Amino acid sequence: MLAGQVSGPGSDCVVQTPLQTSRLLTVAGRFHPPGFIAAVEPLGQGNVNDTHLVTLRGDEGERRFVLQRLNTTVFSAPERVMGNLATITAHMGQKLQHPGAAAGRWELPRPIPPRASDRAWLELDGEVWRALSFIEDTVGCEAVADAGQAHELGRGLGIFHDLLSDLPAAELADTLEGFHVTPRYLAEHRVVLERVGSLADDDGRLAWALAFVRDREDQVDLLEAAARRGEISPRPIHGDPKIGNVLFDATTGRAVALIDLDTVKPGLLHYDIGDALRSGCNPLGEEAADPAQVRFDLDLAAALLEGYMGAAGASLTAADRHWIPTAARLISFELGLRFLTDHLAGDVYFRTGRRGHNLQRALVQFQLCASIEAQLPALTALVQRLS
Ligand code: GN1
Ligand code: MG
Repeated sequence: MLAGQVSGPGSDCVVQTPLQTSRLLTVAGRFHPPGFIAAVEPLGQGNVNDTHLVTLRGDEGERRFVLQRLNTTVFSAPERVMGNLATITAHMGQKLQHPGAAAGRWELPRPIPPRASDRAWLELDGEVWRALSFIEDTVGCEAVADAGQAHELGRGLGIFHDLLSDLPAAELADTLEGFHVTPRYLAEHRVVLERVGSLADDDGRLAWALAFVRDREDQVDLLEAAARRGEISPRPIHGDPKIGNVLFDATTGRAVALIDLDTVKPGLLHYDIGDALRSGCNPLGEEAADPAQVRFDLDLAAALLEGYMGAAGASLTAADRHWIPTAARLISFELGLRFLTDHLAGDVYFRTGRRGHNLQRALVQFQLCASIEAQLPALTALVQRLS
């Protein structure tokens, strides 16, 4: 697994050390008696934290848990992240005890405290580690396979929103200030652009991306302005409901959990619905090899929104529904802008595999955004049909 790439655009880059097996075994041993740890291996494809799966072998057979090193340059207050995790798992856990709270199987990743500690996380040599329960008999994927999966992504997000709908947003801490506030990312982009001046752009892709941003500068404030006017209000949100953060039952294919709860905080539901749409309606995925081929698939959007509305539609106001198509467009644009800014800044925030990786990812999101723009009337009609 690659070393954690940390720090936000504009701040100093602090590169965490690569993780050696011996280090992982030592840390895992702080959460479970070392004699029972059989293996530690990389898990998932997160862009920010380092995630591993720990396998235990003992008298009761094989068991597993998730071990994560938190990227503390991004999440600088672990007590807030872990506090929110405790609040929401307790709240959702209590609601799930009532019959009918969620149709069928629904599970929560639960924090596992370190041994001999009164805290929910471990601080070791300046690093922050935590362990979570592993949800068994599930599968995950990085790009949507079909309409059934898009439906389940929407339904899973709907269940999540519904379970948290009566938790006052003020009970959650802000784990990442300004997260999903698009005008803030544009301001950062301008600062970084000014700082770096010009970059090599042999094939014109960078110039195209910069022009794409310039052409849309006047639209970045749409959701925030609607919130300021009081049309839409903050609620507990997931913050990162991409397809890779949904677990599907290995047998039925039904969504059974939303994982990666670090960005759960007060925010607009639209950040989540927009993020689910940008991720769940792009069959080529975020890492598409040829950005020019990327399309927003309206049939997948219909399935996703049907799933979402079935689970959470009752709590949406007419204004909430009105802003959904804008949210899909804006969150695709925003993620593209974040990747582009990180490319300009020298790849200091998102984990990358090569130079140019973040530019490639930005082009994928901008292509998706352009495809949403081209289909905006149809997406708007779809949301109206489902209302
Ligand atoms: C990051 O680390 P990961 O993969 O869960 C990012 C999200 C992006 C996502 C795109 C805290 O999430 O906002 O949508 O990459 N998380 C943070 O894959 O910045
Ligand atoms: Mg995440």
